[in-house]
Amino acid sequence: MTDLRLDPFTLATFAPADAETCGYDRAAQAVGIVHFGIGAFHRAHQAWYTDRAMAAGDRDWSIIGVSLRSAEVAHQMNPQEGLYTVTERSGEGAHTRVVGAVRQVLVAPYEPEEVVAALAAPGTRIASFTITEKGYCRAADGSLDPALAGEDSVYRFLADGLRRRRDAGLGGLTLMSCDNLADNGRQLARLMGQYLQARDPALLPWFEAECSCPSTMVDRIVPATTADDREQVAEALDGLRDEAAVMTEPFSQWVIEDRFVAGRPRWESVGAELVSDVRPYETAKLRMLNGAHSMLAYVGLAHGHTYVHEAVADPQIGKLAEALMREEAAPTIVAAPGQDLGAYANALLARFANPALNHRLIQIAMDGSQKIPQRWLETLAANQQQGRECPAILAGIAAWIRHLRGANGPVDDPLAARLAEAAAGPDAVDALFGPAGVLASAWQPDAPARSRIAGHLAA
Ligand code: CS2
Repeated sequence: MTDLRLDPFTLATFAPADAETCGYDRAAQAVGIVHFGIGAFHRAHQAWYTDRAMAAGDRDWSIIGVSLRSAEVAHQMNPQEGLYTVTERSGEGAHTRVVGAVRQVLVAPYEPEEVVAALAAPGTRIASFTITEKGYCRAADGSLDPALAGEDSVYRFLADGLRRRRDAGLGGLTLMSCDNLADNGRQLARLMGQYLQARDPALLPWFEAECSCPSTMVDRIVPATTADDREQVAEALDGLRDEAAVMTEPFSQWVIEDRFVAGRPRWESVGAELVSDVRPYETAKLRMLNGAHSMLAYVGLAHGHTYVHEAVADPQIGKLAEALMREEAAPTIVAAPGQDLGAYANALLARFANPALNHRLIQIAMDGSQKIPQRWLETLAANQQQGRECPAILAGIAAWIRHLRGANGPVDDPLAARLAEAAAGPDAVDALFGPAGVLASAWQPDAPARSRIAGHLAA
């Protein structure tokens, strides 16, 4: 094994002649997108779509990635001049592509001026986001939490960048959220508006007139990359090491509301769906895929499993996943024309069973407080209105309470301390989900729900 790193020179010189690469002249492409949160998901999804759109002839959509906190991805990607690989894995084998769409990674806390300058550059047309649910700095009622949305938040960089564009007489940007939030575009527009209202009200009308915030549904399962994965990629590249490698499944889906103020890549030429209303797809994805995922995570961990494919192969847990999707989530969704929720559930079960992905349950278990509202509570509330029970989600809730009580080790969640306190008390259900609970919502835990949860916890 050599220590040679993947970069444009080593790729051209040492990689296998048949390595799949982007093919376009990377250096000739201008930057069109500034992306916040350049983690594994973005690299396996939006950047991969953008790379293939440029390979198909689209031009000048290179991406500047921004990390809001850690310098880890910058250390992985900048020495490689932004090059990295995406490996698709299934029971049938693996397929690796070298992706060229990312130009550079900036680390916001160390290079704030460069981040603002990138947003304010005349060629920049889109700012996009995979900053995870907690990156939006929402209070429990969904409004912007001013204590969280400070100088290190995404809003501050956006406000500075947009102000500079306005002052320079440039047009606005499309702000495209690619996170797993219900109505992610509308939420971003509202939260950005609240930030400006408090910090720079004079910029607010310009933002509203010049920028757009389309909603998107993003879907691809991307487990965290391991040292073993990197070794396998090096083997596929005749010894070249890729510190930024990402592993994923062959499946991917991207549904985008077509509201861009300054153009966009021709993502539809490489499989994305541009629609006028994303909601039916987004709701199905959040309630079925992500809802089942979170249940599999907490219930699977409680049963001693490590990976999603193991949990879903456990007959009892597999049945719960199916019931959650088909009997609890699907009846609450108004499908778009042509959207087949039964077929969607079948496809999800097959994806969860992928034995080559090794998707860790503990990765999904993190940040439950940020995920559970749109994954479970909306489904519970909609079923409650119709007088239906949700035994599979309630099994998930019981297992989450167990998780919050420390059953799976330290809890990784921005609200960890409050959640631990709520879950430890005698009436955890009320402290978590009651009218004054940490996750109070439209769902009211009634007597049958409480007794199901208590039954699971006693077992
Ligand atoms: C997962 C998602 O970690 C999680 O919470 O449910 O990251 C999931 O893998 C993706 O949304 C799939 O598109």
